[in-house]
Amino acid sequence: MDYMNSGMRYTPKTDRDWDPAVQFLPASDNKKLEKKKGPGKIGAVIGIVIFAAVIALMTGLLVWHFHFRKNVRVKKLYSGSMRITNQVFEDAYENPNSTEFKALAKQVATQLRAIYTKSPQLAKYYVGSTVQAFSEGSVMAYCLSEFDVPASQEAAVDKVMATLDKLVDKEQRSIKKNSNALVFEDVVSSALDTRLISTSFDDFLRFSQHTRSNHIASIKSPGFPNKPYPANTFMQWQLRADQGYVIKLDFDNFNLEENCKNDFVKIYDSLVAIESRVMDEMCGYVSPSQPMTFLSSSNVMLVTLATNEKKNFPGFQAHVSQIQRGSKELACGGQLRGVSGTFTSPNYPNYYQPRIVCEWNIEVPTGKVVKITFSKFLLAEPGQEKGTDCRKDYVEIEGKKVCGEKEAGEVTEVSKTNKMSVVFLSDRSYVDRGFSASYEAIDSKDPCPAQFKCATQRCVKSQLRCDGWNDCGDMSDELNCKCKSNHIQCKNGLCKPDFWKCDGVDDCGDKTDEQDCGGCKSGEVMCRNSKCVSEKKRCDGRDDCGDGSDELDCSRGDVRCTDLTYRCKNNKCISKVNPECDGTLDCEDGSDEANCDCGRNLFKTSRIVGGQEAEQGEFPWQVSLHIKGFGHVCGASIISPQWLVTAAHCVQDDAKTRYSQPGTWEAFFGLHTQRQNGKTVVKKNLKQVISHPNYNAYTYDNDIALMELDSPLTFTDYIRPICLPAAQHVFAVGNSVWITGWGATREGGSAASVLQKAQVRIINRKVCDKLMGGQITSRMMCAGVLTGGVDACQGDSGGPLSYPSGSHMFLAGVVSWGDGCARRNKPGIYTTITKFRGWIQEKTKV
Ligand code: 4AZ
Repeated sequence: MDYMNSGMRYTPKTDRDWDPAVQFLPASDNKKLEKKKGPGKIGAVIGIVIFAAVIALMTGLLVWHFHFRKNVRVKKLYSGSMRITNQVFEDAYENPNSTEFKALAKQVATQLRAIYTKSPQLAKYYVGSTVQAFSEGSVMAYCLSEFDVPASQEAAVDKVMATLDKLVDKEQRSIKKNSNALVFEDVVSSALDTRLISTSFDDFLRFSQHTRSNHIASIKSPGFPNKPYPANTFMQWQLRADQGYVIKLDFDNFNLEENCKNDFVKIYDSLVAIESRVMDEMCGYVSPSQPMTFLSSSNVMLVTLATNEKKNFPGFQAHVSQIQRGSKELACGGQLRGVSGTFTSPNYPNYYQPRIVCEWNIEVPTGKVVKITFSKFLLAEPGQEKGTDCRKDYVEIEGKKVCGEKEAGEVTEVSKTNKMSVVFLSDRSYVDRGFSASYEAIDSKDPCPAQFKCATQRCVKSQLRCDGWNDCGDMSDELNCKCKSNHIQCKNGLCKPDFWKCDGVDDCGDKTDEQDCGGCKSGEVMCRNSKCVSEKKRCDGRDDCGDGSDELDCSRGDVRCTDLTYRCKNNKCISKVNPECDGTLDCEDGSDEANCDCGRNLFKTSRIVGGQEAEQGEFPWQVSLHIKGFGHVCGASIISPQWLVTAAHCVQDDAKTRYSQPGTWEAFFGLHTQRQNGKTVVKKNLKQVISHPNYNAYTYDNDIALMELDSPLTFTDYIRPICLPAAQHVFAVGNSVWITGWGATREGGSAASVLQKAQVRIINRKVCDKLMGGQITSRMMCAGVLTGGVDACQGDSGGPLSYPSGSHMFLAGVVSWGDGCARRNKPGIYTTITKFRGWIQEKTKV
């Protein structure tokens, strides 16, 4: 095993002490257990006796449960630390086998016993304490204390242990005169995370490590990167730095199971797992491109990994180094002058340290005031999820505390004078990525020149006032409006664009925009073709709508086939909407759940997702189509080992290039960053390009093409197909979909190097057709964010519009065209895949 590189001390240990011993008793005479023939009278008597015995046993269990269970005892472990102020640290204290360690540990344990046994609430249950480690300052001791507590007393013991410092103070006052006694200060204690004392662990592995200057060591989960970490294992790494230094832990790979209940890593600002010193708990996948560096507050840190028997993943690797206190890297706060500037929390965009206070004093020219805006604000931690009650980490601006996670620009403050003070405080537990702020000198009388001033102090363009969009973030630009002629006046005072009227979405929030729409009377339901039929006619077995939509999603088994029903392989039809790959067998031949090994990624994004870069392997069906010798031109999607779907406009010849010829192209699979052909990447040539025969180069109608590869793909974690929807699949308006590609990151801009992702919503067809001047055919669908700012763009064409449905992603559309990119009220236009399901099947047999 190479958990630590050379030049570092480490002590691997396997500790199976806590393993429960499990033994199976052999049956003394197996023959006695064999079934005898013919019951007869004796059999009946035995039967009655057994019945009576079972009843007696159950009664006994019930009595035990309700009467005696309160006497069931639980083993409770508390971890804690204390500073021994009248001792000086010696190097030997780092080694638990040294006589010096043993002698001091014994003295600590003896004094702890004296403290616990004097407490009436704890004495009866106390089992013992062990010292796990010492570190500098004067001497810090890290202990584990065990109690055997009746279940009914658990909460009471927890309460006393949470205020252990008070008990210690009391005891210390009484023994002060004894000069040999150790003096304890800064005592903390809390119940050990119960997941760390699970009896199902097969292995406990412990490592300790002392890092030195000019040396970077690595720690990693067992087997990384070649095989998954082992099941049911608890591991801990006790990390130390020299005195006067802090530890820097830098994860360069992190891929654990997504459910933190099963496998997780916890990082502590301590040498034992004290809950009030947790810096973070992590699971899932974190892209290597995400900043993941942690800094300790002193020269110790603990990393733990706990796994269970369910799914095991590749694990993690991190580098460990030390940084001198007071160095530039750790500096924070200071004087800021001038008309504008920026500053960030220390270690930004990585995690700030626990237990720091920084203060910035900003001063702008006299006569002006200071305006500060946070473009990133991540100060989340358990206990202040909503960000309203800032009892833990916070930023304080002119006496006003802000905490939690905020959107870019959401936190904006303006000072009253030309000075502003900003304080950042991080408490002892949980850290986050911090903030990035900018300040500018503004005129106090006109803080938003030629702009609208939001109640949040943010400035937005004047045209955005009363336009139906929440541009300020707090709706202040949409309040007290007199609506313009092309807007609906909502009853609640809001204005919404006219084209949102009667689109089936409650845009006003009070349904004003969905009233008087000539909809159905009460007691009627609206068909997909907008006809109204009586509610009673729903699911009556007759097509009352004329398009069969009143007979959809009825619980009856197979129904008459229509254009809207799902056709099973045996040609029977079912009325359920979107039955494919939803985990329920709906067709009697099981065909709705066949071919469902698609639209899944192995790596899910974790809690920490920043920016717009996709994670590696997050969209394994995404293809990059290159023109040989030129580079990326279009996207495509894998639908089977040999077939891709792309846009017809990508494969139209022009004067210079024969895009329609397979030999022009090469397709890249498993690609994340352009021009970086790592291990995951596969390149293939094409055998065939089939453009849709009805593609119209002027209207972009039927903008779809198929590509056949010259040899089949082998699917990997990074190369997999997306699910093709049935022709009847419904992609509901308003639902979120993913767009992905290496296209331009702004209109007229240059192509992205790393695969980008963005979430957009499916937009009502009628609304979209109005917005796009009547250019939307039934073979097109619209998706976007009508406020602008999120869209596909040049170079994304041919790529997937991925629709998450249950645990699978379906190919809803192909990136086709748009009026520029990311413009307000100009959604992206996509080729509707369902319209081409028959054609795809005919050409590819997929
Ligand atoms: C393009 O030129 C393109 N905003 C693709 C999508 C969109 C615009 C342009 C949608 O490939």
